[in-house]
Amino acid sequence: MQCKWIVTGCLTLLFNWTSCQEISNLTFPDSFLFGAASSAYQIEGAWNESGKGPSKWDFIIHAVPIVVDGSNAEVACDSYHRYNEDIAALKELGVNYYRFSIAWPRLLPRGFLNEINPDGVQYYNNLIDGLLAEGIEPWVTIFHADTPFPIYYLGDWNNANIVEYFTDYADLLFQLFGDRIKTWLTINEPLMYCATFIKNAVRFLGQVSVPTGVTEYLCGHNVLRAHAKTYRLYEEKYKSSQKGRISIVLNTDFSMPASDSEADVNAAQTKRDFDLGWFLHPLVYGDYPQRMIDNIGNHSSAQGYPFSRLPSFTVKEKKDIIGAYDFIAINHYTSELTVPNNSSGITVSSYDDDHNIATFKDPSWAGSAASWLKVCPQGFREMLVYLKNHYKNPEIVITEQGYADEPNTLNDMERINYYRLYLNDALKAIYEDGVKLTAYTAWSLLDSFEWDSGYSIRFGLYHVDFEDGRRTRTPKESARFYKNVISTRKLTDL
Ligand code: GBH
Repeated sequence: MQCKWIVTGCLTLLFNWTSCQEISNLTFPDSFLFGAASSAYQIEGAWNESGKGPSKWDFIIHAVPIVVDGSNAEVACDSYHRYNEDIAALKELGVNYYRFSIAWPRLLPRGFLNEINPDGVQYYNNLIDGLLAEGIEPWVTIFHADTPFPIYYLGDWNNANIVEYFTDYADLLFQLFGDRIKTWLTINEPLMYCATFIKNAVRFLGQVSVPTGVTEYLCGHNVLRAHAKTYRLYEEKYKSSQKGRISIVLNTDFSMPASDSEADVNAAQTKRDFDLGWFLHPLVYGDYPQRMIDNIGNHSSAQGYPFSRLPSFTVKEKKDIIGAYDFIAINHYTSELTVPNNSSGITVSSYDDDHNIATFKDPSWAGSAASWLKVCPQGFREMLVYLKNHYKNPEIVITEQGYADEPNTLNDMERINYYRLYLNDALKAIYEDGVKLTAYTAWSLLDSFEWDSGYSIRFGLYHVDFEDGRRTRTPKESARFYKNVISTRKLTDL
């Protein structure tokens, strides 16, 4: 694979960065923005304080032993009480913006507008005003995985009514904070909680109890409808006065064919359509990718379903969805190689059986503390070029990218290596491929609660001491590296 020589080339010189021949001397454009990201559930803590209602995650982690290290997010980084320390860290980094999420159940403890929590409003006002006072632009993710428990109880994203519930909540955010927020991200990574995370439910309840193959597409369908409705609401009611921009955050590993064979190339295309095209194709072209429509339709009928498990949009919905983005927002961490998975047929209905593609990582790609995250910067560049060529050369913003290592690694040279290689490919995409990449967000500002991995793997530019009641934040070497990239706009000066 093409990645191989770049990664191994740099890794053999692991602690001798300046000799790594491949690093570009180019500078990021003047208008290019750098940021760092977090999400409410992963950092805030104060899970049942000051009027906050429980979220789906509060419920799940207290009910099922899903978190590998037995931890929880009751306190996490305690950012609810220590957000000023987060702002100080961001200021020290010199980032242009901070991407954080608002906890829906902190603002609306029951999920609906009938009860608004004044302490929640105060908290986000303090955070936003504190950022602005330091010249850091607040970027808000409206939803990052923490559904209010009552709405989870009603079926979460499987319930079509969530389109109204979500739009009501988003409308409130525009009213409360829209005077100061110029970049809105509606929903983070629907692929993750519509399709990937369902594997956890299957692990605890078994395949027969979980309606796989149905829930994924219902969830995705309602996400797209909720996003489009919110986009149109903002456009009609707020855009002319508030002058912000909106998108949805999509995550994708970049799927690359394992060989040049037609079958492997075709497999990569199918996987791209399922992972990314699922959400992006409707936004750009008004409907699901044809491969999804065909595969899911054919499997559904062979399985005896009286309908396709992939729902269809009404004419009005298509009209709302097409073009409902001001830029494309992508979380990208790693890549994968694809081959057809001929062993799996249509006996089980599930997302994985519908695409029927097997994926693996090239053994030459350097690893990380997360089994799913291997270093392949070339895949990042190829993904950017793919987005440019297949989705009408959009403005692209990377809303998350980062590297996982072991807890308490302050001298995090592998993270620096990762960022250096990936940012290097970002430069090549901008200058050599003409990709309109305008902003880059490091995940994450802080070590934080990593969902089912708890605190066992870390993504932070800042170390957080979870043993210490004060949750002391300490910059890692990678924080110094990123600060240097931001101030010099180059990768070569260390
Ligand atoms: C991001 O998703 C999340 O937005 C963020 O909250 C999180 O902290 C960050 O990842 C780091 O984990 O366990 O083999 O089933 C990135 C995309 C999709 C990557 C799900 C991990 C699970 C792979 N994620 N995937 S597996």
